[in-house]
Amino acid sequence: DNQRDLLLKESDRFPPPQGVRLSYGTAGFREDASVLLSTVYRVGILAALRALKTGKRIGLMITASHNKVSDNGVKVADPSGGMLTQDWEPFANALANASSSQDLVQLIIEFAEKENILLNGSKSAQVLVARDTRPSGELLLDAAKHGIGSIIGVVAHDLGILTTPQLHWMVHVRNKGLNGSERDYFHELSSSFRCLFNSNPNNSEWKLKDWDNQLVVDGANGVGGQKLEMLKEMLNGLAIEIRNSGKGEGVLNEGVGADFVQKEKIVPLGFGSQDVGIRCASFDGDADRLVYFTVPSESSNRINLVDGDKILSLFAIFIEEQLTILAARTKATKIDFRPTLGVVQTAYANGASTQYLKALGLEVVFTPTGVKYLHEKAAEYDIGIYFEANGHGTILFSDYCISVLQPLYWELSDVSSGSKSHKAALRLLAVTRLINQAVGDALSGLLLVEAILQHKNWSIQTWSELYQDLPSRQLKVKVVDRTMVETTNAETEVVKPPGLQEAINSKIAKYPKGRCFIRPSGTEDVIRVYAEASTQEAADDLATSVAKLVD
Ligand code: NG1
Ligand code: ZN
Repeated sequence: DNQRDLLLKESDRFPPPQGVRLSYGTAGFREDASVLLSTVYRVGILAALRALKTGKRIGLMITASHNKVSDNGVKVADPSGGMLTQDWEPFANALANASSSQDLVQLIIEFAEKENILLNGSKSAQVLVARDTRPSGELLLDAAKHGIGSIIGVVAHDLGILTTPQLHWMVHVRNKGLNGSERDYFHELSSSFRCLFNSNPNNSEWKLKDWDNQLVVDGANGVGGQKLEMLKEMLNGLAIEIRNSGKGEGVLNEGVGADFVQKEKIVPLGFGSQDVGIRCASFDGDADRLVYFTVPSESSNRINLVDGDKILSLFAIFIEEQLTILAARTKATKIDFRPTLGVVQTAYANGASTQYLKALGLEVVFTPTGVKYLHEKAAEYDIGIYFEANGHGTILFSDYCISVLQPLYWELSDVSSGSKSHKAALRLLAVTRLINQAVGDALSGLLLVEAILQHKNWSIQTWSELYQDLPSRQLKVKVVDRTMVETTNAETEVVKPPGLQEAINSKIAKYPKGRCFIRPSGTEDVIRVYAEASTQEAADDLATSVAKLVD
């Protein structure tokens, strides 16, 4: 029939690479861009099927985030704006690895049957596609469009160059029936930021211009710098200087960006002695990660890192503070508002951060690495805050939470307009609009951090001193087959190969406050090693000695 013929004809144009085994990892497929054409074409098909299955808009993003510029990748966003449902990952793997067009088409037809997806063009659906600034992106995006167009009834809507979180946000809001253009995105962020800024306890007027606190942002030579320039225009007066914006000579993610800054803990290119003591922030290549840092001294290239764990702590303190103010006052209203609040971390979270959060009385839970796991866990709370140490994270508010906050705010307007509790409700509502609830977002995260620092009248130093990070070290070991290592218990224990965990344990036992784990990366052909100990030297030694066990 027509559908089968179209699929056969189109897939012949995108033959799979020889000898490459692809797997849908922590962030979709990622490889050297030169082998990805057929994969991206096939993920286009998958996204189209998902759109038919759900009857909603699906997102398809071409990016390899913090990877080197010659890599690229593709991932799918589900109707909520979150990651593709995990049940479809095996199908994604099967599709990507099918060796002939016949096999591919057979797989698609069988899968569609199993999922009750009609392939007769009787329904229509849309896939939103976008890419980051990688030079390979244009051709790959074209392949994705061919994939989407290979399923009758589904059309691709090309949104051009966007950050990953912008695309997820657009999928999220458009599926709610709201306007989701780039202008709408910038408007939502800037208006909610203004609202937060104006509701601070120190001054009631819009005084952005007076807040001459200087901020310098490293755009990783990627899409984030460009988009921040656009956002800045709508925040007339906010003092942000953008470096590594991608317009100059610098190479994407090379010696710059959030991944480099967080893992190497040294000053990114374009920064140096002129920045001592100033508040600096760094995005990754597709602007879904954010870390802050300072340059402590002119004589060294080391930085003081303020990572995702500290951003999480700042957000948690702020939310908790607003909830406490509200709890004291909701008695005056008819509305009983007691949302559950939970914090989600991974094994990479610095041990000192976990201790700090627990000491605040917060509920802290752990999941394996990968936003899909953290996001899912955070969604179990009325307010769930999740962050990876590398700076990827966000705050989720349940529908219940938002549906109560809104009337509560109006009731407080009547009984105590301008009061502390009225303002607290206003702030929480502003946070629900500012923070990107589809996925971690460096732009919206940056604005929330800035608003909270201003609210508390804190310098980056005060924020950084909330607690002292335990010294840590991350290493990666290149391996032929990373699947040789399998883990359990939120990736903190090795179950395969046998005996390896015991060997790691005996290394850990040699170091006071030692903690160490290894896991296969989901985005690179490496085994990652993380170690923590009471001194930097001990953390380095522990990481090195454990790395030798897998080398
Ligand atoms: P892998 O390569 O699976 O460790 C990395 C990050 C994840 C996540 C993904 C997606 C570390 C240690 N790992 O995954 O947290 O952000 O990339 O980008 O930072
Ligand atoms: Zn990223």
